Order: sequence, then C-alpha cells, then structure tokens
Amino acid sequence: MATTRTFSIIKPDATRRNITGAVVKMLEEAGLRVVASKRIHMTREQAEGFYAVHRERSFFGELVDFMISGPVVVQVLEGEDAMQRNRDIMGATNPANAAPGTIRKELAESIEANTVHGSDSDENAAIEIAYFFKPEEIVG
Ligand code: DGI
Repeated sequence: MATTRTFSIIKPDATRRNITGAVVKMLEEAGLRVVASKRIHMTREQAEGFYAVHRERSFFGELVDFMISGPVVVQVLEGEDAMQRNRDIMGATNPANAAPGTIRKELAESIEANTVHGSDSDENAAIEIAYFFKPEEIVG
C-alpha cells in the first residue's frame, strides 16, 4: 500500500472543548502523520465553497453555520492509504452509529458536531488540500 495524503478538519465542537490534542493523538495512533496544520476561523464564503457538493442538502445552512461557529484546525495527514485510514479512525458520520475506538464514538457530540472531517476519496483529498494549503506549507 502506498503512502498518500488526505485532508482533515478538526471541527469547532473540538476547538471549543479544547480537545484538539486528543483528536491528533488518535490520528497519530492510527498511523497518520500531520504534515501540515493551521488553526483558522473560516469565513462563510470559504465554508460554503468547501461544502459546495452538499449545497442541495437540507442541512447545508446548518452545516455552514456550525463550521463557522468557532475556529477549526485544517490538516494534511500522511500515511499508508491515508484517506481510508483516516475515514476508518473517524468512524460513522453519526456518532450514535460509530464503532467503539473511533474518534466520533469516543469524542463527538452529535451528527452535526461530529468533531472531524475527512476527505472521502483520493481525488477529493487533493482538491481539499489545495483549497486550504499552498504546496510549501506541507512539510513531509
Ligand atoms: O463524510 P462525513 O462527514 O462522514 O459525512 P457527509 O459527507 O455525509 O456529511 C458532511 C457533514 O454534514 C457531516 O460530517 C455532518 C453534516 N451532516 C451530515 N448529515 C447530516 C449532517 N448535519 C445535520 N445537521 N443533519 C444531517 O442529517
């Protein structure tokens, strides 16, 4: 399996509760390496652009409102099959359905305040990384 990169966001529910370190610890223990990281407060335009694929969904407005409700930590993660590895440690979207030991089961509050975002394909990972990071900000 090749070493690849994926994109992650530690969401506002986690920055509010001061548990970003706990999230990173679980990512690292799952075999992922943080090769870029910055704490930002997204603008509405930035969040709407990032979630454009969801704009027709009923919860789009709530999702954007939530993602700009506080700071987030955007990250690039590297590891063997990073996208799938990150999806596995994140757990199901709704923490009620997430497996024990996953970030969402152990740390998330609700289907909306679900602590982490992770790219759902290698193609989207590349798009999402480029949305937030310049190449020189990624240091492997
Ligand atoms: O890739 P995921 O984050 O696991 O899930 P997704 O791509 O289906 O949805 C993106 C985000 O949108 C998800 O992390 C939380 C939010 N979301 C998904 N389904 C619902 C939702 N938010 C609300 N309020 N209600 C939903 O049914």
